[in-house]
Amino acid sequence: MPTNLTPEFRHAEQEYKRASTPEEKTAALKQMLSTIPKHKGTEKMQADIKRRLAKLKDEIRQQTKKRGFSIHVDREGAGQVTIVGPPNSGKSSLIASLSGVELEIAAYPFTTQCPHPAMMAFEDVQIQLVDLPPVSRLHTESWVAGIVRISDLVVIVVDLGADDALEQVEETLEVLEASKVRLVGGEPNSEPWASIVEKPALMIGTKCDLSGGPDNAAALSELYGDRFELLTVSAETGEGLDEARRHVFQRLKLIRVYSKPPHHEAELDRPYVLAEGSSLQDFASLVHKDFAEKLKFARVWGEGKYDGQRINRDFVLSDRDVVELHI
Ligand SMILES: Nc1nc2c(ncn2[C@@H]2O[C@H](COP(=O)(O)OP(=O)(O)OP(=O)(O)O)[C@@H](O)[C@H]2O)c(=O)[nH]1
Ligand SMILES: [Mg+2]
Repeated sequence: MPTNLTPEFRHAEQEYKRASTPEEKTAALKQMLSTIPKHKGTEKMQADIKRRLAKLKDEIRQQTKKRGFSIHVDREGAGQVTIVGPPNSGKSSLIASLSGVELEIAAYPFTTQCPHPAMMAFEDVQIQLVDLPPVSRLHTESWVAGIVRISDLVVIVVDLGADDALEQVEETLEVLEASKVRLVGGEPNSEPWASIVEKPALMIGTKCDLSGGPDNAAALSELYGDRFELLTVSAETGEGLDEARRHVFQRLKLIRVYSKPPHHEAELDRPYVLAEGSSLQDFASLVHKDFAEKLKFARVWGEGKYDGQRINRDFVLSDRDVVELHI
């Protein structure tokens, strides 16, 4: 393995490992190819990247042929969360209550037929929720799993008013798994060559205002409480919605970092959103590439630090830190 690989290349390689669709993988590989140092020592790697690109091109062509068309939701905000569940379970109602966006809601199944994005605010962060048609053994749109697969987080919606709520959850998980998407409550396995993609998920039991609600919530907790984080809400009464917003944000594993120009107040109305575990260097790159390159040092304010503590590029930031960059 050549040792003189650039940070840009390493970054692209990380993106590649994270990518789950052929399209995302292609974009990352192209980035790897354009940032790899071009010399004899990397020739084998270059050839390997080109070979993978050719294979992916084939894969994309095959998929498009099979689907006939592709459906895609443009990403917006700090994270993309897909909402899945059986027909009529209350998915659209839940998204409408969390986001304030009007969606098609009806007392009959298979109401939602296209993906509908809706922005949900959690404190000062905007998170994109995606309403989807139902997941069911009877019929599931072929493109649903594809959208779930590239989202950052999945919410499994369970109708607490339904007699067969538990069977419905099992069905949702099985149908998605048959499409090579496995929902997990813990840390997903991000092995890039795995045939099944694991996605982080949490479970929301909705319609808790209905008479069977408490019993079903208890049964659900007994059966799935060890496997998934479980919340109980009602789109009708608003119960549990604030908690749900907070848990969705927390499960996305994001942090907010605020920039403070030297001799000025911190810009507290405009967080930069980064993945948990991000360093000062990651933050500086997000603010401006000049900062990333020329950064001399920085100061941080936040929980567990001395006010204005001096930090280095590899310092790991936390949610709500305020950072002053010096170049
Ligand atoms: N009592 C009560 N009824 C609800 C609640 N949420 C949704 N409903 C009702 O449940 C029915 C289905 O709601 P939708 O939001 O359309 O469900 P969906 O899961 O999006 O349905 P599909 O798009 O067909 O899969 C509607 O009659 C809603 O009014 C709730 O929290 N409490
Ligand atoms: Mg719907």
